[in-house]
Amino acid sequence: MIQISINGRRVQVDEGTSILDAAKAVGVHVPTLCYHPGLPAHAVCRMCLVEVEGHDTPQPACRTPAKDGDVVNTDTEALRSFRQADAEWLLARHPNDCMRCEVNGACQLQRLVHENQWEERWPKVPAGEAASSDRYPSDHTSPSIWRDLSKCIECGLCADVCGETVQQQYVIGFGDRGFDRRPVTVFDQPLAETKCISCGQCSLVCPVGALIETPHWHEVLHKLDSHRNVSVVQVAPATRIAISEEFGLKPGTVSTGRLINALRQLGFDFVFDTNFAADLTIMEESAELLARIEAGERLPLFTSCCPGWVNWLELNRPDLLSHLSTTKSPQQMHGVIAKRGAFARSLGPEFASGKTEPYVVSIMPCTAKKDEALRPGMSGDVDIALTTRELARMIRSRGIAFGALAEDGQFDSPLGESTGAAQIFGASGGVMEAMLRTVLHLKGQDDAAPLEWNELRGVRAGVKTATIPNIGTVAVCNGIAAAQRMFEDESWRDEYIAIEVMACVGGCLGGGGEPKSDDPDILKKRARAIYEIDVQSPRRRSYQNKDVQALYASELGAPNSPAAHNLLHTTHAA
Ligand code: HC1
Ligand code: SF4
Repeated sequence: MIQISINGRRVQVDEGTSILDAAKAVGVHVPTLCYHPGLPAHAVCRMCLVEVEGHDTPQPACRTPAKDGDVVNTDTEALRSFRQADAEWLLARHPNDCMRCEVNGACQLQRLVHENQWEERWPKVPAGEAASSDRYPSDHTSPSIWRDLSKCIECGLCADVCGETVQQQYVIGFGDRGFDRRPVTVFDQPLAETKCISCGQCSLVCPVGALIETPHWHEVLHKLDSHRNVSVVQVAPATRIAISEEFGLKPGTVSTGRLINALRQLGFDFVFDTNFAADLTIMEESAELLARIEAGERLPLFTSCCPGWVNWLELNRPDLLSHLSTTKSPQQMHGVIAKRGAFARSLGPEFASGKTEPYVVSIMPCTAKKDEALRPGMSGDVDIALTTRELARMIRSRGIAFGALAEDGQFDSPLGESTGAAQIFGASGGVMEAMLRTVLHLKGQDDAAPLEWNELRGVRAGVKTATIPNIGTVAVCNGIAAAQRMFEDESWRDEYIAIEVMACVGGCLGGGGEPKSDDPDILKKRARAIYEIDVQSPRRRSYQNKDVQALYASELGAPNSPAAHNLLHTTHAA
């Protein structure tokens, strides 16, 4: 341990701790714009400059390690004027249209201006002229991600996360230098024409509104307000936990009941659980795996519920598509069952004849779910996919006091029942673990086999494996970069019988549509909550889901039957 003094307060920290983290440890706020835990500190914004005795010039707190005996000042007249000069430079070229910006209220630049009372430093723009520059036209070509480089503050976080540090997709990188330095795509192509997989990690780390999820929540509110449709909403496993963070609740707080009540207050007629369809996915995918094992073909089976991964495969390795499970994701399965199953028919003759259908919205921790909802072969199953962040905006816009809501909300039946196996879908390794629970049952082994597969758990990026006696070895790629690395040689073909890939590190709980967080342990906290829900569930294996059993008995026959294939499976194209 070393000891330093910050603004006169002594603090003991581990050697190697940055001054920024040391300041946090004693509750001293140092402003930042370009810093994100888990990504390299480039110190480009210069907001975190601090004075360290013995240094002639201010040092960036984010990447300066504290040294024993350091005396640090974070808030002097000179530092305030440095920061203000920097802010003026940023504000001079930033569009003055916060009122119309999607991240209004959640923007780091806006927060900084507000907390330092720099509003007067922002050049006044005549009414009607919102943007500072037309040099950077917005890119709205992707169904999942919008780019508006006029708002970019050049922090570099998007390029880091898309590139070497995390996703290794290199879709966004820095072009030009000096005043025109901006994160651009290769040849400046629109995002839809690049190899962007829609994972949304760039939007998760963007501190301003330069990269955001394609916003769809306004149109959902209009639709609900019109009362013209029967509306259905489904909620993903990861969202019920992370939504808590948007409203100041402790990370890892499970807000299922509150969330259901909020969705009812927003005007949804039926509130269902994506987890119901996750159990259904397991029934189909397990049957598919066992059929492939029996036939000895198209192994290893790749899981297909992560649309970022499916996008990657189609864009980069179409030769491997035959390995991909043909099961639709839970989002899509839930949508199609809600629109074309017994539930829809129960709504009245117009619905039974197919003349009209419910309006189906999904709430997902994921930006790629937006483009999944538009995929050929399954577009129309879900009308709109919203992110967890968009849902928070909807709730705020209607003045719903989320934290004060009762926790007693219950999903509607019959598309609301689920097991613990479905809940763990939200964590990396969860889909595989859920599948093993059912595969082992189908093989008549479940009493002897463990219910929990700890080897497959954990949020750290990389590959996890487990060997299942008499079945084979399975692998979990936590993050798309881990999958890319796995495919660099051919050993995966013989080593594994099934491979789960989640494009975002941590799985859906780390999805690009989740709340922004600067808590370095956020993924662990969310994961802990997910596994706790599983432990508390009365049923923890997908085949035990009573409503899923009833659906097979009344409509689908058996997993992988022609009726099941008709509704629940799809094809993937190069
Ligand atoms: Fe996911 Fe899935 S787990 S993909 O991460 O299979 O988004 O949460 O809803 O569809 O169930 C996401 C989460 C989610 C699907 C399920
Ligand atoms: Fe890169 Fe993912 Fe952003 Fe696309 S969505 S630019 S792949 S980080």
